[in-house]
Amino acid sequence: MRKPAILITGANGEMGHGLIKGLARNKNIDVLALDLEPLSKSMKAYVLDTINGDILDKKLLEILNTEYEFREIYHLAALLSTRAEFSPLTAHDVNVNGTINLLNLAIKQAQSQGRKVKFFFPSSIAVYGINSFKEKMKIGSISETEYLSPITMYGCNKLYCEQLGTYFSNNYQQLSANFKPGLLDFRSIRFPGLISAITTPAGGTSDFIPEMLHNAVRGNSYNSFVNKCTKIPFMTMPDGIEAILKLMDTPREHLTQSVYHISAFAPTTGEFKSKIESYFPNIKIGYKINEKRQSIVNSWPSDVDDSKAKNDWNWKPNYKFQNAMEDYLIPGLKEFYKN
Ligand code: AKB
Repeated sequence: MRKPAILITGANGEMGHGLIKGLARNKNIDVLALDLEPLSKSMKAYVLDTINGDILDKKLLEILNTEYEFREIYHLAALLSTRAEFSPLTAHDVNVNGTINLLNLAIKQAQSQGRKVKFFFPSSIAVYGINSFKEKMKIGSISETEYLSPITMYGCNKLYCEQLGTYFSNNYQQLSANFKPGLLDFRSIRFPGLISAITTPAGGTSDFIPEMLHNAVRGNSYNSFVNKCTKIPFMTMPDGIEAILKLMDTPREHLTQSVYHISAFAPTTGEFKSKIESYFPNIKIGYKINEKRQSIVNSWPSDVDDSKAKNDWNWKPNYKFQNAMEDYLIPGLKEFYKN
């Protein structure tokens, strides 16, 4: 008998930890955690089992296919945008080939179970590519269908994988077998920059705000790698996790699309700096611009119009700029670094 479970890849990352706890709270089904690194000790109580392994290891995925019956797959493992620019081919391998391996596993599972398998894929505002800072500031919030010309490997990978997931979900008919469109239920959110009070950021281009905050709370000075006018949407990690759970729990017939973008607040870097300085007046925050990273962030929208998510699955962030700082980030980070 295969064990019923929910599979999470990239389980040991920033989003993985929050999602494991959220699923444990909301769902009556065991979680299997897959990651290259061993799962943190504090998380082990929340999962059925944890596997150290690679999403590129097809033999491992075949073993998982024979041992578990996955009702839902949350495929979080990825190389983020800055890291991907250093090693684009590795990024392509992990982000694209890894995703197709997981989609293939989901298809096999749906086929053998004869029922829908839900698949969650975190995408990103990196799928957008706006030509210039001037244009970005002129157009303001954009819809999901505009400016889909990413300028990074990560953005290309995410956009392509959204399309693969949608293809397997809506159009794929395996002519020789009993696979019908709809057996794979693919859903995706294009996330803005995420800020967590319990994990340190690594490898992203939106990390200038999380890094500024983490350094300020630890009493360190910080130089932002993008300038004070830089503006992209952000969200707290708890709202990101809530959004995933909410989208995945919405009946399919309420969804008018498979891929949604969402936002919570979008101050400029200068506005973030002033706010952080109001809590830590003695901390020195400056700017040391990295042109490459600046150009990446300039190509991302200043905000997104998330009315589709609001209408279709009642998306609404709990944290806007003021209460995100006051009630979650500042107290959460102080607690995190208190020893
Ligand atoms: C990154 O900076 O790569 C991510 C993202 C915006 O997807 N945080």
